[in-house]
Amino acid sequence: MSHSTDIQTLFKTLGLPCPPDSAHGIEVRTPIDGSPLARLAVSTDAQVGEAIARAQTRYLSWREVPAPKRGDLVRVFGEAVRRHKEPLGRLISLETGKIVQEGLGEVQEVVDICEFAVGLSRQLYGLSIASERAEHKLLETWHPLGVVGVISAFNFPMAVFAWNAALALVCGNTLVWKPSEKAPLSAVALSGLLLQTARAQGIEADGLAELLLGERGVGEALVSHAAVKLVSATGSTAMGRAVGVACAAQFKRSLLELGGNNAAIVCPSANLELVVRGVAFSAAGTAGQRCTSLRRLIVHRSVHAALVAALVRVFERLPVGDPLAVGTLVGPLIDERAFDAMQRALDAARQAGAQVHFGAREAVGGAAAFYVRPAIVELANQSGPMLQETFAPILYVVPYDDFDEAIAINNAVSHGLSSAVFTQDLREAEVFTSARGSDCGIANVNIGTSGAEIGGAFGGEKETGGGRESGSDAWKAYMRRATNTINYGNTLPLAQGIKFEI
Ligand code: UN1
Repeated sequence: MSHSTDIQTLFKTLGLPCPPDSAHGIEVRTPIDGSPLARLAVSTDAQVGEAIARAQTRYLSWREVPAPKRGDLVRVFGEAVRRHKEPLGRLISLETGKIVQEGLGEVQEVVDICEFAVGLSRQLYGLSIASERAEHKLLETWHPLGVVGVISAFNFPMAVFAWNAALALVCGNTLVWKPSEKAPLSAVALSGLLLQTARAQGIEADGLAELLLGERGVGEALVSHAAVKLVSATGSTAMGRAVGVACAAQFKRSLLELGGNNAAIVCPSANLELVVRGVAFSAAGTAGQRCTSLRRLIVHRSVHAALVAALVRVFERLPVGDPLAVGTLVGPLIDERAFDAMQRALDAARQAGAQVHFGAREAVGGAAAFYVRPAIVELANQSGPMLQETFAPILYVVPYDDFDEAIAINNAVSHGLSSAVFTQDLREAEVFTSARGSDCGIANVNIGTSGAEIGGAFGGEKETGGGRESGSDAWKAYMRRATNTINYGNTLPLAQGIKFEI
């Protein structure tokens, strides 16, 4: 069966119409072998305006629905996603080249955030605060924002939307989603399932979660529209900078979750077997195409040689190949540009005198597919391409002598998403997670940098953008806060003791 036929079967299994082919649309190809999957119509300027207008109109009634009832929609949606876990996971694999296990894992992340949001729909709590005045109280109340724009990247074509949508919807917002032009089919399927769920519950689906397809121009139209009150954008730092600046100029909120140049420190006491497993998943998993992928390994000189040798042995044998085949651990890169960027980084490292293990193209999938063996690059110190995020499986390894120096190396890059320390030493673990430790949004102990659970707030500092999505109190980004002072007496005392007698 061709991959495009597979797509048609998948949409049928999901009970959704297969998106019609459009002669001049975006061509979607599978990175598995480069063959075409579909050609999808691009949203016109007029369609962008209409979609946002529908979302704005829908918001006016959606905000009146009690939050736990809004949670009901998210609950039933999550159940539908769970029921369709297999076809949805396969769709992700076909479109992004993720191995089956990781495609399924991403769908599970959608289910998990839906469950989280359902519980949250009975919370959305504010504080009650002591007033300085007699017979007064201070309260904090939380209200929806309005239309939330979501811009998502190719590498998590379902989970990132779900983090935003599950929270935004229970908070009383409506959505307009512009997915990556490299993974629009996953978006068509997931948003289709959401709207199908709404209709089956008798909920008006129009405007609840609108989908816009296209390239940069469509995203720009979304960001600049006055009715969009928050733009949540996941992707490159360059994209985030453009979105952040455009939002700031309009005093519009933005929630940015951008790149990462994530590191792990390996201390002398670390359990090296555990390190090798953690590093292999974080650095080679998803072919290095997670924003949380491990890109830098900072290893104590006393264990450096042994660890590099062990990693080389593992990387040499990593099964690279068809992501749909059982046993494959490393699928293809998304496209030729990603492959070229990887090769450029490896060339630069070689020129800087690095020892490069692997990283070449593997003869799988034909001329239009880009499979590589994940690379290990030994450097004497952190320099050159190691300071940049290359969205590909390259693991730079540098030695360190002193723990404070290792933390300084961890923090000396422009991104601040994820980080980890491998140690059995309590002091090192505590210092790493303290104020003078890692400067990242995620700081782990004895696990890799990727694969965060949805229960925590997800995001990072510096050029990662500062936004937090997913768990903890990330929901607050999707609401506005009002402070209410309530006088239940018959006098009017002024705060700060001010006298104003008339
Ligand atoms: C991303 O790559 O944009 O922590 C998100 C992780 C996943 C999410 C990654 N839960 O690796």
